[in-house]
Amino acid sequence: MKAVIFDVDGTLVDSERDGHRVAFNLSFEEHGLPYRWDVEPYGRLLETTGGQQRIDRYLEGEGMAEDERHELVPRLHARKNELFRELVAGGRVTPRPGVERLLDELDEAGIGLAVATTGSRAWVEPLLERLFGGARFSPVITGDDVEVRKPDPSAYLLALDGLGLAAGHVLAVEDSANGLVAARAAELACVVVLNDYTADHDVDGATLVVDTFEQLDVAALRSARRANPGLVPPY
Ligand code: XBP
Ligand code: MG
Repeated sequence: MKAVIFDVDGTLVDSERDGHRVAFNLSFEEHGLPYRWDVEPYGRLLETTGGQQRIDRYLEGEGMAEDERHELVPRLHARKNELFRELVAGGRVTPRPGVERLLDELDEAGIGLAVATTGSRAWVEPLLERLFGGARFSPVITGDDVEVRKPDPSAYLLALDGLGLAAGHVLAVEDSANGLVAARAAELACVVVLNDYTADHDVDGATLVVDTFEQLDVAALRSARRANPGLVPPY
């Protein structure tokens, strides 16, 4: 195993319930809109990856006309991202327990660290910098770098390209079914670390499923990588 590609939202960080969701609601409020996303229904909204796409689909469901959405959604989303950055700067978003220790162990083992996320570069870079130290992950592929977001494999394929590695030498770490499908479509072995929003996701196809990073060490990741059903010798 030469590198591990991490998802960000729900994986490296607990960012959805008390981060993005709160920022979406603040943005709605600032724009004088009546919409509020509560904790439980937000789990279903997460099935749409990409914050802008999530708002758009929701407002479409609320009956807002396309021309109005076209004008409003990018503004709502840009402001959400600013507000989310403020939440990160204020310490409201934290690494999942065990993540920092695992990253240190991977560093010590000489294994590369990369990121493939659906989130926007506007907040991804400052978040990684603040919580994990600058330039720790390379490459960092965000939703802005791809035409199609997860479950499409584009972000993972770009990350593999940046690493200069074949999928067989790399492991993906995800939290959700959409992320797992994206990783598998890029022929990566994938570990899923479930969270409250993804506990009931269909994670068939993961080579290891756990509830917390505290259950993971380098040896467990190596063996999950070797279990890649698509693996062909000499990996
Ligand atoms: C994360 C997402 C993102 C975030 C919000 O999915 O779908 O849309 O919820 O970030 P994954 P943006 O963890 O699979 O990458 O508003 O920047 O999209
Ligand atoms: Mg995720």
